[in-house]
Order: sequence, then C-alpha cells, then structure tokens
Amino acid sequence: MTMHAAARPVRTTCPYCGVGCGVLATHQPDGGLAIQGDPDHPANFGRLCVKGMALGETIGPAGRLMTPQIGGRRAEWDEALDLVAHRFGKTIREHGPDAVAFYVSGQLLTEDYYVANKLMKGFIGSANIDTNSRLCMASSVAGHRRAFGSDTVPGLYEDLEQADCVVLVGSNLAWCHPVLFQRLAAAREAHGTKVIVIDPRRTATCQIADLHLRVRPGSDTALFNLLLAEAARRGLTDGGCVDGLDDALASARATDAAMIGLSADDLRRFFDLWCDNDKIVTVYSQGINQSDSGTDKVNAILNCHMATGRIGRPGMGPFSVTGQPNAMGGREVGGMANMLACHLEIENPDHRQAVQGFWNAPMMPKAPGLKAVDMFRAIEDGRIKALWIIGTNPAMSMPDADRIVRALAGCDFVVVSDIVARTDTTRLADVLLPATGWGEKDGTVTNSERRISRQRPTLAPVGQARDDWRILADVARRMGWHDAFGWSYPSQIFAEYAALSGLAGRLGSDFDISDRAAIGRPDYDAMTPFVWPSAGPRQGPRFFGDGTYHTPTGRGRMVALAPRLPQPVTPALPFRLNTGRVRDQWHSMTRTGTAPRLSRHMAEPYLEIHPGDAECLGLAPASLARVSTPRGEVVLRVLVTDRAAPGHPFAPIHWSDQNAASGRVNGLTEAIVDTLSGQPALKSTNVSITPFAARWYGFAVSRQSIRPTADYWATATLTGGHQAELAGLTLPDDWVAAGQRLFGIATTPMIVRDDRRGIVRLGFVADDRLMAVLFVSEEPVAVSRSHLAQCLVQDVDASLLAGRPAMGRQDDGATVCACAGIGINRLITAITTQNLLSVDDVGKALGAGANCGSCRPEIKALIVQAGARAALTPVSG
Ligand SMILES: Nc1nc2c(c(=O)[nH]1)N[C@H]1C(S)=C(S)[C@@H](COP(=O)(O)OP(=O)(O)OC[C@H]3O[C@@H](n4cnc5c(=O)[nH]c(N)nc54)[C@H](O)[C@@H]3O)O[C@H]1N2
Ligand SMILES: Nc1nc2c(c(=O)[nH]1)N[C@H]1C(S)=C(S)[C@@H](COP(=O)(O)OP(=O)(O)OC[C@H]3O[C@@H](n4cnc5c(=O)[nH]c(N)nc54)[C@H](O)[C@@H]3O)O[C@H]1N2
Ligand code: SF4
Ligand SMILES: [Mo]
Repeated sequence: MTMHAAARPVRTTCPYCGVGCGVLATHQPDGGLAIQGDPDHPANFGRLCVKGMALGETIGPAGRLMTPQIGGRRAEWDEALDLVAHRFGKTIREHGPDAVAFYVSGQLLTEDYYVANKLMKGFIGSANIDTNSRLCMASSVAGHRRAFGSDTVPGLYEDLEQADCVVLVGSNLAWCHPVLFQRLAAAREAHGTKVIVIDPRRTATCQIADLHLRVRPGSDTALFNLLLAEAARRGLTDGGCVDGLDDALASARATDAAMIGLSADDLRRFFDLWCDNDKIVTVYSQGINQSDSGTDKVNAILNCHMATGRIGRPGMGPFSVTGQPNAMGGREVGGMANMLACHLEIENPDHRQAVQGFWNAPMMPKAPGLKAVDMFRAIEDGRIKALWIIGTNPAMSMPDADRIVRALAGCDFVVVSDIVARTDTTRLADVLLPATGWGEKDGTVTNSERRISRQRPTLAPVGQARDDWRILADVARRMGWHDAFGWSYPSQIFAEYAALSGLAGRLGSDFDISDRAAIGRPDYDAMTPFVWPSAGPRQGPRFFGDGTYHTPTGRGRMVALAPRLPQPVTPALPFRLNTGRVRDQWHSMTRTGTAPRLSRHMAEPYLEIHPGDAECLGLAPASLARVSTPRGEVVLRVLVTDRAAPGHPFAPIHWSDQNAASGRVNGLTEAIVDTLSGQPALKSTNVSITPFAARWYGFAVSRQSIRPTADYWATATLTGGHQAELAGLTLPDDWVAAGQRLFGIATTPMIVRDDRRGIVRLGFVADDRLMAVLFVSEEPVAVSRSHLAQCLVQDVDASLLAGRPAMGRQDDGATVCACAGIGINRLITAITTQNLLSVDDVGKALGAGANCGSCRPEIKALIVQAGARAALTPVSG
C-alpha cells in the first residue's frame, strides 16, 4: 500500500483536534508510518501530543470498511452510487428538496465540505445540510455574528504566549488541545503568565492555574456580566467603538453574584487579575458552547473584551478554540444550515444571488435549513425521507441518542459514508460507502487560528475506499449535474472555492483567499500553512484591533444579557451530569481505540463523583453505578474523587455500543438547545444514580477479540490482544463454560478457585503460550491490569494466576505516560526515592513526560502530592 517508495517524510496535518499540528509522516520498510511533529509548522513547531504521536498505530486495515454495502451485502461502487442518486432524486421529485438532508462533519476536509454544500444548497436546492459542529461550535458562531457581524476568531495562538494573563473558561486545554496547552505552559515558565481556569471540575488544566474558579455549572454569563460591571467601575470600558454599552452595563450591574457560587475573595482575585492585565486572552470551549445559554455565555465574554478594547492586538482577545480538525473550515465553507459559503448569509438576497450566479446553480434556498436536533426530529416524523451521514456518528454523539437510533431505523433511506465498518450509526444504514481516511486523503483544513494547512496522502486507499469529495461529486453527476461537479483533483475544488471567496470579499465578507483562485496542482501540493484573509481589503492577521467590526455600522455590538442557570435538579433526578473528553481518546474511538498505547490511560467508561456523593449513594471506589434519566441508562465504573464538585459528577463521551455494554452517555442527555444557535446543552443533564448490584466482577485479557455478554462489559485494545472489564448481576452456573464462551476457546483452562471469597481464575494456554485469562471476584477485581497485559507479549510465568508480578518486580500500575508506557506506581517510587522535584527531572530519570508531553500535568500532580505527603510525614530521629 506504499505510494512513495523513498523514505522522505510527507508534510501533513494531524486529523484530531483543532490545534491543527503539522506532522511529518515517513514510510517504514515494514509498511508502517513513522510520525514526528513538523518543526516548521507554525501551530506546533515540532510538538505533538500522544494522539498525534500514535497516528502510525491507527492506519491499519483492521476494522476498516472495505467496499460499498447495500442492505448489509457487499456491492460494487456503480451500483451503490446509482442507488443513492436514484433514491435522492426520486425523493426530491416526489416530496420536494426539503425531504432530503445531509448530516456532515467538522472532520471532513474543506474540499469535501465544499462539494457537499454546493450539492445541497445550489443543486438540490435545500439548506438541509448541517454538521456535528452544531454540537460543538454553533454557539461561538452565533455569538461572533451577534457581536462582530461575522463569524471571525480575532486572534492567533501566539497571543496566548504574548499575554500576561490567560483565562481558560469551560476548556480542559491540557487534554483537549494539548499542544496549545504546552505552548501556554512554556510561556508561563518563561515569563510568569498568570493562568485562570474557570470550570466546575478540577481538571488536568488546573495544574498550571494561579486561580481555579469552581463556578456553579452554567453561571458563566453571570460571572462575565459582573466582570463587565467591575471593569466599568474601574474606568476600563469605552463606548467609542461599540453600540449598546449602556444597556449591557445595566444588565451587568443587575446580576446577582450569588448565582455563581464563588466567595467574594475569589471574585475579587479574578477581577483584579482580569482588570490589571491589559494583555489578556480569554480562551473558551465546550463548557461555554454546549449550554442552553451558550450564545449568551459567548457574548458575555466578548462584551468584556470589546468594551475594554482588549481585542485583536498582540496578546489580547477572546479566543474560541475549535474542537475538530476542520471545524473552522466547515464554518468558512458554509457547512452549516444557516450559512452560505465564504461567510455569506443565506437570508441576504444579494449574497444568494452572487453564489447562485457563481455556481450557475438552478436554485438556492431562501431560508436556513434544519439544524441538527430539528433535522433528526424531521427524520423522526417523516418530513425528511432520505439522509446522507458523512464522517460523524450521531447514534452516539447526538443528545437523546436512543431517539436518534429510532429515527434512523424508521427513515426510508439512510446512507452512511465512514472509514470503519462497525459503528453505532453504520449499523443503521441502508447503504454504506467506504471513505478514505487520514493518511489517504488529500485536501485542506483550517485550525482554530484560521490557519489553512494541507493534509497530504501518504498511503494508498484501503480496500475500495474513495475520497469523500469524489463520492459526493459522483452522486451529483449521476443526478444530472455534470459540469458543476466535474473536478478531477482536489486542487480544482480549492481553486473554485478561492475564486468564490473573492466574490464574497467584494460583498464585504472577511473570508477572502482569492489570491489562490488560479492555483494549480503543483502549487496546491506545495502550499505552506497560511492564515486567512490572504487577499482583499481586510488586513490580517488579527481582526478588530482598530475598533472596526464587520457590522453595517462598523461598530461592535454589545449584548445586554440576563443570566439564566440550567433547569434545577429535582428529587427524582438529583445530580447534574457533566460530560466531556479524556486525554488519549477521540470521540467514538473508531481510530484512537485501535492504538494500544492510547487505551492505557483510561480503558473503561467511568463516573467521576465527589466522595460525599459516593458515600450517600453507597458507591464504593471501583464499584459500578447505574446512571439514569427518563430517556435511558448507562453503567459506569465509579471513580471517587474531589475533582468532581458535590452534586456534579462527570462522565466521558467516548464509549459506544461497540466497546461497552452501556457506556453511551448520550443515551442520558436531553435535546435541550440554545434557541439562538441550536446547540444542545450537553454539559448538564439531570440524572439519578444508584449502585449497580454486581454479584461478580471480572477482568479478562485475550490474544483474540473478546465477545462479552455479561450485564456489564467494556473492551479495549492491548499490544498483542484485547482486554475486557466485566460484571454480572447473576452468577453463571459454570465458570469454565462461561470462560470458553467469552474467548471462543474450547480447551480446558488452568483454574484457581477460592469459593469462600468468590474468587475464580482461569488461564487458557496453548503451545506454551498464554491465550487468555479471566479473573473473577466478588469485589471489584484488584489484579494488576498492566501485569496481565504484559503476559500477552511476554512468556507465561508462574506468577500468572497470582495476578501480580513475581517477587522483585514492581507492578507498574495505571499508565500515566502512554508514550514510554510508564505507570503511576513506577512514577511515585521514582519521585519519592530519587527526590525528583520537576517534570523535567522525571523525564531525565525515567523518560516519562519527555516525548509528547500530554502527561506532564499528571506527573506534575504526582510531584505535588509526593511533596505534600513528605511534608506531612514526621521526620524521625
Ligand atoms: N483528547 C481529546 N481531545 C479532543 C477531543 C477528544 O475527543 N479527545 N475532541 C475535540 C473536540 S471536537 C472538542 S469540541 C474539544 C472540546 O474541548 P473542551 O471543551 O476543552 O473539552 P470538554 O471535556 O468537552 O469540556 C471542557 C470543560 O468544560 C467544563 N464545563 C462543564 N460545564 C461548565 C460550565 O457550566 N461552565 C464552565 N466554565 N465549564 C464547564 C467541563 O467540566 C470540562 O472540563 O476537544 C477537542 N479535543
Ligand atoms: N454528551 C456529549 N456529547 C457530545 C459532546 C460532549 O461534550 N458531550 N461533544 C460533541 C462534540 S463537540 C462533537 S464534535 C461530537 C463528535 O461526535 P462524532 O462526530 O459523532 O464523533 P466521531 O467519533 O468523531 O465520528 C466521526 C466518524 O467519522 C468517521 N471518519 C473518520 N474520518 C473520516 C473521513 O475522512 N471520512 C468519513 N466519511 N468518515 C470518517 C469515524 O470513523 C467516525 O465514525 O460529539 C458531540 N457529542
Ligand atoms: S494537539 Fe494533539 S490531537 Fe491536537 S492537532 Fe496536535 S497532535 Fe493532533
Ligand atoms: Mo467538537
């Protein structure tokens, strides 16, 4: 599958988060890829986090969708494409263009996105194209447009390094934008940047915080309202470049500080830090956007920066960090139901006409299409009869996901383009289309700082996979639109898009890259990362520093905001569940889940819950909890920690029906949306929690894949095999038979039993090799996971069924540094016995934290804890 025989690195871009790091991918003789950070890429200057570092482990063919499928059977491309074109065409003829829809993704390349949008808005003639960015960036988009008159991120990454103070609000930057976090942490080391984290949880990001404000969930608007009032009191605000300052201030002054749940002292420290530092950047993410008042939260932040003029100049400004690799590109290209390409507006007749003329399009919708949640409602009630899902997994990522599953199951015609065969969504498809994945795709992405970079192919497509833009164009041509979709290369799509941006620029749009309108293949292939706008009257690289905005008056719009809190908890649903991400996994894990290195950090869906709550509920550490809402329930491992605030447990989003019995947290969430942006409130769901009354707990490793049927299970990938956490509500009659079923092995295992303590241990050995092990206990299984996992790659030794390393060998414990494979026990021992005082010391001694740096906040925490323990230990003699 190698395309480039010579081992010259290909310059490309990481396909995960919106930092958009440059990657050098080099072919290895064994067919794999060696991955390094691109030292010349301005997003990362050579750094990569652990997910980026592990890209080479995720490119294999295992699990990939190899061929088109129709109704579950293998099909030829022509047959599948004909069918899609026929069914979409027929539905449009019989029921009109609004009876069809596309639901696409911020993980598509700009060229893919451009084609999908052109097909739906220009040729099918409906605006029913929306994207998973609705769940992600929509409130930022709406807030930007309300304040600035356009969806524009004003600043650059270097602003975080140039600032004197950086506020991280609703952002776990350490885990979700690790390389940007590392840039900030390095700047802080160099010149003492003050860092404020505003988050109800204590996250890894708090490791570099001078101030952590544990606000009451949802109270961010109130907090920034009070800040605005305080800034005015201190004479920092100026109405010169904005409209509506007086009204905004009146609302701000009326805000009740009690909503936020902070001490007067903490509030004053926040106000002092914010007001005393001119060079201030406020970074925000899903703790802001994913709320039923998300747009207001965004505007509360923008208000403070606009009124103080701290925007669009070096080291200052509000900064919405994007989640997905091309969330920003999708916004630029018009991938959302309420926008046209190049930041043009669907409701504006001049804009519509211009785009229609440019495309020579038969018809254009006059009104916005359905936003994600409404789109699935329309599918549910049959208004939408044909749907094409591309590069997203709504059956697990949309709120009230079981309802989404039912809507898809009831839809007349569902097409899904994906790179993997089995997801919670692909199982509901009538037609499955195999797409090329990272390493195979060719195009561009835009990162959080508006920087456009190339993703370049280094591998030939797996199986019969085709590029998403090509699949879309093939269907469009089959629907009769030959000329408009006749491209042969992505460079031609990019050039067309760049030309359209010139037209948009003349209509006043900020997005203008028309200097590339005549770009040919060689220049496209050689294109280096650049920040837009690169053409037109607006001068980059920052926006609004001169006090002019993209509104008709040229003035910024302050918004008067009345803070609201999420719906209160009730006696029946007494906890407010927060959801989000873990360090080493990406969304539904279709890619990161295949890399053993990335499964070591967190291998199971869990519930982070405060010790007081756990005690009230009778939840022991490492037991299991059932979390329920009227919509559904999940079973999660209990992680008792004061990182969670009382009443506010947290669960990660990554587990789906593919890797857990019931770990899909969106089975719980409700489709409450922000009325302005349509973004769902995914961070606050009222839930009830009860212990899961397990009769037994189990842990298994196996060389072959494991097919558990227990009441509770969660699987993960290991080097050389697989693991499963298990639990059951009833005891099986025969453990040997149960083990044989679990592993699909017929031989008789070695067995160790202690019936008094409910302990059963089975070891399946063949040809002197360990094939599989199952540990069962009445209590949560306390065996060393890392030791058992090691047994798959090493020879079996006598310690196997003892469940811990032989004498003299230490159990490594839970993995902290995934790159070097170093566990918590080894770190603690080294820190205490070698008196290691800094993360760099640990790096020198063990190699931990010295590679990608993703684990540095956690190592720092261990050093701090060791120091605290030492301080509390009386010195004898
Ligand atoms: N490792 C990893 N990185 C990723 C991703 C991934 O899947 N894995 N996904 C990417 C994507 S698409 C996105 S959108 C980003 C998301 O990046 P982030 O937004 O940083 O991540 P989240 O964990 O979703 O949520 C951030 C924080 O918001 C806090 N929060 C919840 N409610 C409130 C509130 O009311 N107020 C405040 N102030 N904070 C609150 C949560 O406790 C959480 O710590 O990450 C990107 N990066
Ligand atoms: N409760 C809760 N829910 C959330 C969130 C939360 O914080 N809490 N966060 C929300 C946010 S911010 C986001 S962004 C979403 C993410 O949610 P999703 O977008 O649904 O999650 P992914 O797992 O990234 O889905 C991407 C799919 O595209 C496939 N894929 C990868 N590359 C390609 C490609 O090149 N082409 C095609 N055709 N397919 C490809 C993958 O295999 C995978 O199946 O989740 C949202 N849901
Ligand atoms: S920070 Fe990590 S996940 Fe994000 S782009 Fe960079 S390497 Fe990829
Ligand atoms: Mo996202």
